[in-house]
Amino acid sequence: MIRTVATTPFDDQKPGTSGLRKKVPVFQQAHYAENFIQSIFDALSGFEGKTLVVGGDGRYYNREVIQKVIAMAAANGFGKLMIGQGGILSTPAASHLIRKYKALGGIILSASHNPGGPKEDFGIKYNAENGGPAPEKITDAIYARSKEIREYRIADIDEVDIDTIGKVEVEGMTVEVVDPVRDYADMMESLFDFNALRRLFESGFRMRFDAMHAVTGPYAKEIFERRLGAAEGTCRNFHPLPDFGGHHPDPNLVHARHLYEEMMGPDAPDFGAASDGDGDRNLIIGKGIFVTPSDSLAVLAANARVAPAYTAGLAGIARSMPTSGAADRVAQKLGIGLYETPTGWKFFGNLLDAGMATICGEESAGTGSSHVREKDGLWAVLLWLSILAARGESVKEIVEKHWAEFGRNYYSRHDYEEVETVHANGLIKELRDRLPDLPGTQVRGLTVETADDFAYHDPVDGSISEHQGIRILFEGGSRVVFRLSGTGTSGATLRVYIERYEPESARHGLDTQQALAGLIAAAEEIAGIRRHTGRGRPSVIT
Ligand code: G16
Repeated sequence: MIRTVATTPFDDQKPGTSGLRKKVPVFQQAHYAENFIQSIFDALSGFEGKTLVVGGDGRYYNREVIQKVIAMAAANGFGKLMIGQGGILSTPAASHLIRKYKALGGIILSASHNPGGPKEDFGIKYNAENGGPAPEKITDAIYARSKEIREYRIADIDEVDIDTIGKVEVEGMTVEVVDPVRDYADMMESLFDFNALRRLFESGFRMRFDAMHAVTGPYAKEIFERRLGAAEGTCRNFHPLPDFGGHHPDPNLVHARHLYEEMMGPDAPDFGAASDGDGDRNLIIGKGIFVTPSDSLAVLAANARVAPAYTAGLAGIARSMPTSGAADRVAQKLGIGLYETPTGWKFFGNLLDAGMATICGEESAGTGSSHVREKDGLWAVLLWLSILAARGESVKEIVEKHWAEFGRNYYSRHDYEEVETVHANGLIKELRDRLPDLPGTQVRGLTVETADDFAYHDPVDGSISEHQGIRILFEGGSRVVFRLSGTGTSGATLRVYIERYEPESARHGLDTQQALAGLIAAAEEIAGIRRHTGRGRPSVIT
């Protein structure tokens, strides 16, 4: 039986950088998830009889919300749901399923790298038919709808078994539970030379992959250990857990510290990598060297032709504005376009769809290509492995040669987490108000060349996205960028991105924080971080 339930709007359902992310107890409020799901459906048109892909990273509350999606999709008239077994689908795997099976779109349940559990984070995101995160015109429509919603439609049905592969009918809608891994692993096999990678592992190459008790475990086991013959034990923490074992599934130097320490140790494997809650981010560490996401993007783009999928070359490279300019130099050398977008993978979708960019990346540990419309952690690992196999050199050699050829972009991000929103907004407002006066001023011996609030003009659909981060560029090419995160769930997170270009090889061996010390001090002086937030130092440095 189908019911129409009366409801009242919530005023906080504005999707952020990547969907709606809130604490689990917020989502557990009566009607909260239902309102948002109905708002998504109301913002779409022509979905009657169409297919929707559904899955998540397995975090706490995943299964409950999947049951709600099933009951509401049936009541709203969808034709079919394709659900990952156990409710599991990595974000790139969901993107692939949407594209491969020509679904109308997908609902992805994840809060990415944020912790999971009864008091931790949850998220709901809508992806469109190109497999990518809904563009702003759709997320704006969802938000607008959520502010005026008065009812939602739901079917009164028993819980649907999402653990058994196969098809069932629910209120006239087909629910197909699929293997979450197979299609994705097959696609990876079509992009990369698995024979070459098998030979790499046969030669004694050792790798450590940390799935951080999150969604990539089953994918990594299948791809690295079963299909590529990497030694058993290559994958660690590979059982997805609803609370990620109590950790943050965030592949950075803080939350994947153990991997970093192993890779810096005397008996380090040749290659170390990790992925996040929903499998779209990656961390790359070679024996004795951490590769920043910005450098990783540049190295992957410069060497992509070693993989069968990219032998014809790249159409272009896209990076988010705060990501370092390392990839720009690669694009220049290759003679291809370089596109600078706001933070958020959704901004790459148009460039990929239009064939203008092939590889995209962000400083926030995301890289991906035109094979899906999400960033893809395991794809990045496989491309790195392909480069290592083809060049027969270590990660360290490859990165240092890259710097020698292109110069090194020293780069770091300083995060001030859980700052009071009013203070964070005050800091940004003050900076914004001072923008016209900054050019020409001297700060700590540096001269401000230009300063602006980044606005993006999408070259494909002409849309304009404003207020995407305050950029301060100094003479000589260094810069600092300030913006507020759009993915946090409590208070505000201030991100400060610091970059300095160093062409001279003799100066490529500095410690990053030391190399950036002058700029870090200038950032403090310009923005008054301590004055506004009361914080003397960042909570996370990556
Ligand atoms: C999401 C987006 C990324 C973005 C990142 C950080 O990643 O998909 O494009 O770079 O958030 O955003 P912010 O700086 O606003 O917190 P994920 O992995 O969280 O889905």
